[in-house]
Amino acid sequence: MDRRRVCVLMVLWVMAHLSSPGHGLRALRRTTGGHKGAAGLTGQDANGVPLRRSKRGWMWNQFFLLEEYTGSDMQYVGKLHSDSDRGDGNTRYVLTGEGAGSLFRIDEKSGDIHATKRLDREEKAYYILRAKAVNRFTNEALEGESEFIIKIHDINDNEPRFTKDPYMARVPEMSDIGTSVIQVTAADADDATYGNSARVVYSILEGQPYFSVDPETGLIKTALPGMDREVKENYQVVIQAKDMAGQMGGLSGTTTVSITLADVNDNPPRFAKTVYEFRVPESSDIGSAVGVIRAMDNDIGENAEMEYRIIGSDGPGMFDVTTNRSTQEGVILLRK
Ligand SMILES: [Ca+2]
Ligand SMILES: [Ca+2]
Ligand SMILES: [Ca+2]
Ligand SMILES: [Ca+2]
Repeated sequence: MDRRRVCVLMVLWVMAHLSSPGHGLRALRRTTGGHKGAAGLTGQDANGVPLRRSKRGWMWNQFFLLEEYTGSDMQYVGKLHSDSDRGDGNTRYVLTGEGAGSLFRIDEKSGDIHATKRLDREEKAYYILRAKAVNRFTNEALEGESEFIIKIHDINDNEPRFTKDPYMARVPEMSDIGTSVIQVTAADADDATYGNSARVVYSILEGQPYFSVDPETGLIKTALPGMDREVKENYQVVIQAKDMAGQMGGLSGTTTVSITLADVNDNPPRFAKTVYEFRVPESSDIGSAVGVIRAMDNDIGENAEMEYRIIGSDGPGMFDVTTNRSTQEGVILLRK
């Protein structure tokens, strides 16, 4: 990401936070009455006279830092300041806690904090640190130690990823329009609680007009009536998941869904010929095979398993028919 884009993002981010109460970019004064933020700054007493703080305190609350900053200079985080610091150089600010001295460096005179490295929100979203202010010469505490948080602000730097690729699914042939086939899911590592960086919308790139996908849920359904397995059995459907709620500039990922139409018994068996002719020598033994017949069936599996029966004969009881299970042929046998 280039510098200009970072600057633009920073500006947007500042605007977003300035417009949301309680999340000011500037640190808020910690008040003595246990209140935080704007409410603590604008209190009034029973007579409507504005309350004034008389006690000293820290001048910060929470810091925000944009992740994945790639500038050559160190990124400014914020400033610690104590009311007891009179600017005479007597105050020394001390930072401890997560990343203190390594990721986060403080100018012990000014209280300015900088980040020394590029930070990844998806690796760690916030850091808990502690600050204190001491007299540089006597080491006497000027301000009690207090905890504060550096929150890493999200940018959209992760594309949605499907939990599987490919997916395999089956749906009966000839299903009604809107029959559920399978639900696909893509996860986005960005912050789901802020903005649209992790807001995923599904769309179908390949597989129309046979199938459709619900943009919100990722549920794939049939979209065409009368899909016939005997005509086409397998479909490759490509689904896209796009963040930023599907808007321009969002990041995307795809997956393939291999859909097979499951067989329904919708084809009757058909004989290749309407008349078969067999000759039987007079000397044939009873039980010997006279001939073989074969009916074809466009279905598969048990829907194509045959059972032959004699339903009419001008020589009643002369012949019998059995089914060869492995070849699905009918074997005509001499009975008398
Ligand atoms: Ca990141
Ligand atoms: Ca994202
Ligand atoms: Ca991110
Ligand atoms: Ca069928």
